Formats: sequence, C-alpha cells, structure tokens
Amino acid sequence: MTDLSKFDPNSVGLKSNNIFGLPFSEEEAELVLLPVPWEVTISYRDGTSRGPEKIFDAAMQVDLYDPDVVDGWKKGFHMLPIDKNIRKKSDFLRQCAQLIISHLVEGGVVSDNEHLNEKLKEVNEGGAMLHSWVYEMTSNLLREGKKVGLVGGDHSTPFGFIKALSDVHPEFGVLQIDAHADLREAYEGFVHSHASIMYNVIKEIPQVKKLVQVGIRDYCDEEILMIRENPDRIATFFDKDIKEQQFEGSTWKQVCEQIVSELPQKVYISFDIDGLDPKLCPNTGTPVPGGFELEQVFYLFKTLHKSGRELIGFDLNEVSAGEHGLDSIDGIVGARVLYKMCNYMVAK
Ligand SMILES: [Mn+2]
Repeated sequence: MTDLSKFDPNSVGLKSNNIFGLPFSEEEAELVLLPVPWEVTISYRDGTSRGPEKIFDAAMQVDLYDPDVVDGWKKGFHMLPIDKNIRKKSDFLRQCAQLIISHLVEGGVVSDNEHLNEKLKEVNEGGAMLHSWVYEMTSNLLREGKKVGLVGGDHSTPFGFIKALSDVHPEFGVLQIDAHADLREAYEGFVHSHASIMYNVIKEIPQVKKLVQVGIRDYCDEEILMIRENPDRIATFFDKDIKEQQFEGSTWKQVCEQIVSELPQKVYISFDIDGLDPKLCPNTGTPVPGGFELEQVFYLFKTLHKSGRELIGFDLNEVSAGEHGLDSIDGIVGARVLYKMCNYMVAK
C-alpha cells in the first residue's frame, strides 16, 4: 500500500511523482496507463506521437477533486515510461508513409513503383509489430490484475489492447467518440491505418459485439455502406443527427440514454479527441468543425456509469500539442479527459 500520509492532494503536483502528481508506483496502482508514442499513418498533421508526454505534463495541473467520482485517485493511477524505441520506429516509418502519401497525392500508383512497394510493406509490418507490442504489454498488465488504459498516439494504437481484452472478456461493446467513422479498409494502402481502426476491430475481434460511434461527421461512401450492412454490430450516432434531434427538442439526457441503450454490459471507450469541438483540440491531426463540449461527453460517461455498465478499458488518442507545446489547450483538455476516464475505471 502506498503511504498517503505525507501526500497532500491540495498541494502542487510534484515533478518527482507520476501522472496527475500522484505518488503511486506501477505495483501500487490499481490502474496502469500505457503510453504509445506512435503516428505512422496519419494523413494530415503530425504531433500526436508526442501526445503522451504533453498529456503527462498538463496532468500535473489537474485538481484531484472530481465530484463525479470522489477519491477515485486513491486507488492509484500510474503511467508507464514512454518507450523511446517505439517512438524512434514511429518517426522512421512515418517518413516511409509520407513518401507513399505524397506519391498518392500526386496521382501516382504505389504498385507501379518498386521502391514504394517496399516502403509500404515496411509500414504495414511496422503496424503489425506495434499491435503485437501493445498486445503483449496490455496482456501482461491484465494478467497481473491491473486495470488498464492506453494513451496514444494515433487512433491505430489501441488495436492490440482491444485484442488483449477480448482474451479476457468474451463479449463487450466499444463506445467510440470520434469525428471520423474509422471504418476504411486499408486506407491509402496502410492496413493498420488510424482511419481503419474500427474496420479492423469489427473484422478481426468478434468479441466486440457492438460498436457504438458518437459524433461522426466526416466519412465516405464505403463507411456508410459498412454501417448500413452491419446494423447488428454497428450503431452510429452522427453529429448531424444528434444536433438536429436537439434542435427539435430532444434533451442531451435523452440522447445519452439512447446511446447507452445500444451498448452491452461491458464497455470499452475509445476516445479520439477530435470527437470534441476543435476549439478544444485545435492541434489534433484531422480536426473537423462540429462535435461536443467536454461536459457533454462527461455527461455521457456519467449516464453510462449510472446505467450499471462495466468499464473494462479505454484509450485516449490523437491528442497533439502542436507548436505551442505546454501552452496549448490540447494537452490540458486531454489530461482532463484522461483523468475522468481513469476515475470511472475505478469507480464502484
Ligand atoms: Mn479516430
């Protein structure tokens, strides 16, 4: 047990402590966070591989009192160190992916080009390697009896974690907060693209009985088709429909209850920060106008919790600090989102 007698939750967060300024070691913490500094297939702006450290820094400023889950932090939260080799690999493969994307943007075809074919193979193998690494890391933590959360990185990062959870939980749902449907098959030729995460989850993890998407407002024909063809496994709450429902008199409470009613008993949350209004995440990789206030999503979490559903894991992804470093709102919002999900993970 951690000795909390010398820890003052009202005082400044000590740099020598771990995330949120908390004094728990990995062994002592009930919830362990795995940072995944990875952004290989991002299609627009970069920076999200630095997300975990930006969130960690901003988390020092989060006040520990949470009226929704009082004293949750006493269960212990701990973030593992950022793996430098994973980041290096990401930086290298990012350059390979960039060559391919530039070629595609110029109207080129990758299969005609031997060099780019090699690069594509390398990127896809790297994606598979990352999945295995995340799978191993999170499987080990789950075996030790830890609760686990993942901090990305781009949205491809949680695949191995969701796979690890599927070894333990025969049936669960995924609640995805996102501007994008992420249901593209091998976007830009990248099998493990951030834009393909939920396609891969649906195709490869049958234990995910239901995917419930919320806030979606940027999608293509292929994705709409997949949603329409899989009504039993995918329920999509488009941003436009949610807003129109509200314009016509529905309350947010009613919308949240509808969303939660689509989910099975066990729930995993996949939180792409771009699901929020871009004013709250201006530096994220692919911002889209529309989306939610933070309080709206927190109220959705509260509704989920109240319904008696069990939260079995979560990820937070696509947080990027951009050029403003510590001063950016992105990290500050990310840290608060992370704290709320940590608290609900340990809430009774
Ligand atoms: Mn996404």
